[in-house]
Amino acid sequence: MSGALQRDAAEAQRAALIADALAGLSAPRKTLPCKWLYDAEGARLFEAITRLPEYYPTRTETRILTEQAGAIAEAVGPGAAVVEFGPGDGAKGALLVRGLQVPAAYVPVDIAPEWLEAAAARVAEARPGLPVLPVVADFTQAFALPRRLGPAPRLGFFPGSTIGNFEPTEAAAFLRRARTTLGAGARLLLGADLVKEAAVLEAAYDDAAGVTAAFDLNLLHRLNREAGADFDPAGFRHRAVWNPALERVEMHLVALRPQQVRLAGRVFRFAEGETIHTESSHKYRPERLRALAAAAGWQAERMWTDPARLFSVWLLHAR
Ligand code: AVJ
Repeated sequence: MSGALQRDAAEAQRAALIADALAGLSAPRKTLPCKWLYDAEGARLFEAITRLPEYYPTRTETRILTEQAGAIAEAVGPGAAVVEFGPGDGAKGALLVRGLQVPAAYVPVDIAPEWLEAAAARVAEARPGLPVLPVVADFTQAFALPRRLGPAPRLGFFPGSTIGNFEPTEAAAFLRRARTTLGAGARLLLGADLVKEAAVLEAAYDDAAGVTAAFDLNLLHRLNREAGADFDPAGFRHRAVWNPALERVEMHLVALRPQQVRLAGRVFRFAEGETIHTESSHKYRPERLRALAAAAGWQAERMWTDPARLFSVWLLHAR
């Protein structure tokens, strides 16, 4: 991208952050969209989270994808065009295409062009000669696949239990849209974290080393940096709590004392103990995920899990 385009994109992003912050902090129960956790510092901290002893999802999913690579390749068949929604650093995409039988192409889809480059490079290295066709798009909205893919059978890839960040209705909408984007006969390889003991879940989102706390609190630093807010991050602490009714882990920033914060010319008051809800990570029971997929036009073809049944990887088929 040219310098001018990059500046425009950064300015649009800043305006969207401020709009979301004004809306979220004005709500009766204060909240901020979790996508804002991922600036450069947030991405670095999330990377560190994936290596924590308490945070089992990344290593467990990677283990499933590694151990089941042969079964996945066989179920998918040869010649698939892999479309990855939010490829991150491309590590899982590389793992997947390495195991597939003669994949036709790799299409990473993300709004952040700088992330796409890294993922594209990593996958190209894993499969020299594989056409890599990045698409800059917000995959929570409709987008078109590159024409150059031709008639190759589509394999969507949405790992990491990122689907858990969506509210259930949003998750259904995402699956329906992915079904439309990928087309009839497509498959979708989907990673979903499973419901388990509260203590295990809460530790995964509130680790002893405090990395997840730093990840959550970075949002306040970001609002200060990019939205001109005057949060005192030391006036808040991170809390992770399992919500058994909604089957999700919630991250909150808890005000340690009454305080006020200025943002974009407005003042927001916090009572002691009041929270900003910063993220939900929904966990699924297999039967619930199967039903959610079916309602969105996907038939569950296979489900792979680890021996402790911590995490699930699904192969869905568009009917
Ligand atoms: C990247 C959305 C899958 O919900 O487990 C990790 C983000 N937040 N620790 C998750 C996250 C706190 C992560 N996802």
